[in-house]
Amino acid sequence: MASSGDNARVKGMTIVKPVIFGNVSHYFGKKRESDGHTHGWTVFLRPFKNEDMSSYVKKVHFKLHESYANPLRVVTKPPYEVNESGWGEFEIQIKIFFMDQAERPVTFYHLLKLFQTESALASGKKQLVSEFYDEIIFQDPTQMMHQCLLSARQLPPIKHESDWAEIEQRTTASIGGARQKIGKEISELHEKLKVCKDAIHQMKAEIAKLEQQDQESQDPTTAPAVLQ
Ligand code: SLL
Repeated sequence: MASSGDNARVKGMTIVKPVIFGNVSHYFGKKRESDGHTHGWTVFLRPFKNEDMSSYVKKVHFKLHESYANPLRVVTKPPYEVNESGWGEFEIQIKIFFMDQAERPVTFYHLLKLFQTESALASGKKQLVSEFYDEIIFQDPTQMMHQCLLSARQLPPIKHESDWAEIEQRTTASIGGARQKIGKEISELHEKLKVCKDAIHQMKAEIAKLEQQDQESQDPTTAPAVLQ
């Protein structure tokens, strides 16, 4: 019987694993006679900093469109990817299972991209790349998971298709811009709210004054005598 200590968590520990997921695709140049497929593609999950993820990843499920035979593709060792061909774009579910089953699986959704934009086609790009950066965050991992996470072997760096440093800079700038815009909108709304509150305050004072005048006019001790 397992002792209760087996599942103990390392409290206060946070381990972040940056990953890249996405797909590459290339056009065959024409529709394939045999099956109508037009593109070859690969969907993948990779570590951002190249390491052997198999020390902490048990398996990865890639769930394809039902039009594929055996849409659920299970990959138990790196590279975590599926090579296929097809004619259409669809959403792929990438579900990552961890070595310790006490850690819940993490799911990413990737829209398989096959078709180049006009501008990419015009610039003569052969291969399309659609990939995204994300992070798997382990908060208070179990002791076993902690061991697995720390024992991931470092591999030689990979050459990334995307310029992530430039994307980070662009994303940070756009978040900064959005923050500034929202900050401005919030202070404008605060200003409007203040004007409205002042108006309400003023109206309330006026109502109180009118009510008092009304009361005074009905009070025989203060009301001016009405001549008969
Ligand atoms: C679309 N909603 O209509 C999407 C579905 C499905 C793509 C795309 C099947 C390949 C095969 C294939 O490419 N399915 O197994 O023959 O665009």
